[in-house]
Amino acid sequence: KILIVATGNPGKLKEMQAYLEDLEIELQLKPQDLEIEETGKTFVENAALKASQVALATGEWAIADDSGLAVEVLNGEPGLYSARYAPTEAECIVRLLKELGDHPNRNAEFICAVAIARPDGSIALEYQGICQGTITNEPTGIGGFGYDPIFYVPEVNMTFAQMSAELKHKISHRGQAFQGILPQLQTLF
Ligand code: ITT
Repeated sequence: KILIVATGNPGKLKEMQAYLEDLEIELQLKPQDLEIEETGKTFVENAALKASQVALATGEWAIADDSGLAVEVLNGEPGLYSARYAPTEAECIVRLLKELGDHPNRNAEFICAVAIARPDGSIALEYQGICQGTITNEPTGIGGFGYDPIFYVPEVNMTFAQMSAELKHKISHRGQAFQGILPQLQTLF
C-alpha cells in the first residue's frame, strides 16, 4: 500500500517522513498542484479535510498534519492561521514578537492534529498532540522551521530551534500526535 504525505510545507514533510520511516509503508508526495482550502474551525477538522481530499484525488491512502501556535494573551492567535500570519516564516516571527511586545505572560502551546484517510476519503485515524512552552524575547537557535526559534520549552531549557531533531521529535506537538497514531497505523498497513 502507498501512503501520500499531504503537505506542501518542507519543514513538516521532513518531520513526518522521520516518524514514518521505520514503517514498511511506501510514502509518496502529494501532487504539487493539488491545493486544499483549509475551511475547518479546528486543527482536527483541517487535518481531516486535507487527508480526505488528497486521498480522493489520488485514490490512495493519505496522511495530513494541521498545526499551529496558540499564544495565551493573544487569545490563541495565530492558531489556525499560523501559516498565513505573514508572507514568510521570518516575518511571522517578527509579527508575533511585535504583537506580544514585552507582555510578561508569554505562555503558548503548539498544537498538531494528524489525520489518515482511506482511498475513498473516509477518515481512518485522527489524533491531536500538544506541547506547552513560552515565547522568547528574540529568536534563538537555527534548527527546525517556522516558529521554532521563538518557542521555548522550560523542561529542557531550549527552544525548538536549539533541539536536536530527535529531541524535538520526542517532545513536540507533532511527536505527541505521531506517538498516538503510529501503533494504530501499523495495524492498518
Ligand atoms: P500544509 O497545509 O501543506 O501541510 P502549512 O504550512 O500550510 O502546510 P498548516 O496550515 O498546518 O500547514 O500551518 C502550520 C503552521 O504552523 C506552519 O506553517 C508553521 O508556521 C507553524 N508550525 C507548525 N508546526 C510547527 C513546528 O513544529 N515548528 C514551527 N512552526 C510550526
